Amino acid sequence: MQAVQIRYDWTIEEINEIYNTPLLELIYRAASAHREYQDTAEVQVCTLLSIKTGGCSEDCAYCPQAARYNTGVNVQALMKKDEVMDYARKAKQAGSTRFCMGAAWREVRDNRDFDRVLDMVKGVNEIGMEVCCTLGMLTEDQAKKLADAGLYSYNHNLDTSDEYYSEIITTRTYDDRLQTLDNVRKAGVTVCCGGIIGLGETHEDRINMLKTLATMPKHPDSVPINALVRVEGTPLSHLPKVEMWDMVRMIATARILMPATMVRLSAGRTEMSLAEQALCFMAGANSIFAGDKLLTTPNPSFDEDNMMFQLLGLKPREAFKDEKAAMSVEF
Ligand code: SAM
Ligand code: DTB
Ligand code: SF4
Repeated sequence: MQAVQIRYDWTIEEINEIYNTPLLELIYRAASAHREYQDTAEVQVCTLLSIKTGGCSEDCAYCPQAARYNTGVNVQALMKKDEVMDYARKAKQAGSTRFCMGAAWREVRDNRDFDRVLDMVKGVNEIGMEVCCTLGMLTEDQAKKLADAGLYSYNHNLDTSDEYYSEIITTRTYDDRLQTLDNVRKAGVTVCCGGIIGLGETHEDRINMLKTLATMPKHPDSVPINALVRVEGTPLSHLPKVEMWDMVRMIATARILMPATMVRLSAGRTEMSLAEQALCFMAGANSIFAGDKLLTTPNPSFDEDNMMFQLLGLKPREAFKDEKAAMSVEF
């Protein structure tokens, strides 16, 4: 029997205790859980592409793509499939196994643009990459259409706690978010759901968000932990930089609560040294976004990350690994 069990009934008290464990002890515990459930030499390499940029009607206080903030992000209509495919091929060649397409939409609408996204999903799936999308709110029917087109994963973040949510976003509710996640799950698409730290939230808010994630009927398949990228023009641009110790604490706690999940060291890596990122991997992070741009903000280049992988002895995780493992059990 494994020493670390997968649990869905975590209490706030338990999570609070884990989160507040002295840091080195916390990292040790997380690293132990990591070893039990994951190949610690492997890191999943995902590449993001903003297929529709800016002009979003939502008021997410962190986001450079919200139309109402003056951030200098140029509005760009939905990209053409050929162009998207070029990016996807380049990402694959550079070692990425998951390709995530993001659109600055409040929600998906049943129109021609959605049909074009379905076609992109099909195309990227056909070149053997795990396809992920983040397009805002979805109905169950839309989630099914994406699944039929070959979508592997859907990213939809909770961002923060239920209690703090209305301080950050007023144009939708936490329940709207949870409903979309439910629709995604029902369609058989894997769930990528995490949050951002550095929005002015308390430690209690972080713990509450982790509780929501770790007590879902099934843990998200991946949990991105983002450090706020402070973009001038957004209401949160004046907030202090996220302390890397907070990032490590958050990653380690997520790893202990959800040992079988991919925990992604997401936005914020340009402000972290190699040593700081290494500590995050030690604490259980096993996925990154690679390529010199996230959606609209900078990210370390493929070359820089390849060097980091060499230095730390890490290797990229192959695509569809869980499916391949499941198939080999069947034979
Ligand atoms: N519009 C869709 C939505 O909100 O779900 C998809 C795109 S949205 C940009 C995807 C995620 O990016 C957000 O949920 C948020 O977690 C993250 N994000 C956006 N701006 C960020 C920032 N400045 N720093 C860190 N993460 C950010
Ligand atoms: C996630 O959790 N982080 C990514 C991805 N999912 C879509 C987005 C980060 C965006 C950072 C700000 C930007 O580049 O616009
Ligand atoms: Fe729009 Fe998504 Fe940005 Fe919110 S996070 S403003 S929904 S693009």
